[in-house]
Amino acid sequence: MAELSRIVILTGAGVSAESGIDTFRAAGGLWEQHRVEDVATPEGFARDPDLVLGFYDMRRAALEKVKPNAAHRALAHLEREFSGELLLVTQNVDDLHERGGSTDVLHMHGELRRALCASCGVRSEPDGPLIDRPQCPACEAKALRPDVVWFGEMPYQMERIYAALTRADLFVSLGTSGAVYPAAGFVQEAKLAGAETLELNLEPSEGSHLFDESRQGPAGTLVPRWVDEVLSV
Ligand code: BV8
Repeated sequence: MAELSRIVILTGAGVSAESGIDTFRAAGGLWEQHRVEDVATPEGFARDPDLVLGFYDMRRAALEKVKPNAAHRALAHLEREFSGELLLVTQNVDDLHERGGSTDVLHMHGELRRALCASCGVRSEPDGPLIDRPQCPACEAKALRPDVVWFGEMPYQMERIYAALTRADLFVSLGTSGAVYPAAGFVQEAKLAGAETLELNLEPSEGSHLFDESRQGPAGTLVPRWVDEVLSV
């Protein structure tokens, strides 16, 4: 592996799977229990706010019962030890990267732990279920929605992500099916910029053929091994 100075990592639900959080597309996964259109779109929220608020309240409550796994801890170790620039972008809305020790995590699809006020735009950390319609701490409107990017909504901090991809030496995709854009297109951006591209996933993703190298296996095993590889260069 050539001298590395700038790494961009993208994680998906597969890095939280061994912590016991359902992925989206595995049999019995999150989307199997619900139609995406009903729980992860602005239209679905407008149609049935209680269904959507209940869906996210349930997922937020489930965070109390899970813990980070070896993949999360390895990425935090990489953040502490890697001497170059590292950007960790996650599609996940859970807080396991942070609880595993990562301190700079870019949640491009938002976070379960945060709420967004549809009235004043202020973000807050609700301490109770949103289905109870708590007041916004800033404007007191009962207009809090999950601070999560739904289909048809613009993911967060895209400029920062693309700026990092155009400068990266290495782009690593961990635990994602490559089914959702714009995240699924990051590998092409990185390749255009001349970066090496690596995929670590339980099975080949939809975009596996786009990567210079693709390794299959559980994140809890592959990620610590890869981090050791990078830190030994
Ligand atoms: C946007 C937050 C534009 C909510 C999520 C047609 C073509 C191209 C694009 C589109 C199109 N039609 C519509 C679009 C756009 C759409 C899209 O891509 N649709 C797809 C379905 C085709 N995208 C959007 O709408 C995005 N916004 O485009 O905006 C725009 C422009 C201007 C102005 C305004 C708007 C927004 C998308 C974000 C949606 N929100 N999440 C929530 O969490 O509830 S998506 C959600 O699914 C995740 O966040 C993630 O991004 C996505 C994919 O999930 P994965 O993380 O990959 O999980 P998955 O289950 O799929 O896969 C898990 C993988 O892990 C598997 O491969 C498995 O093998 C592996 N695995 C399992 N166990 C392990 C493991 N790996 C390792 N170890 C293990 N143990």
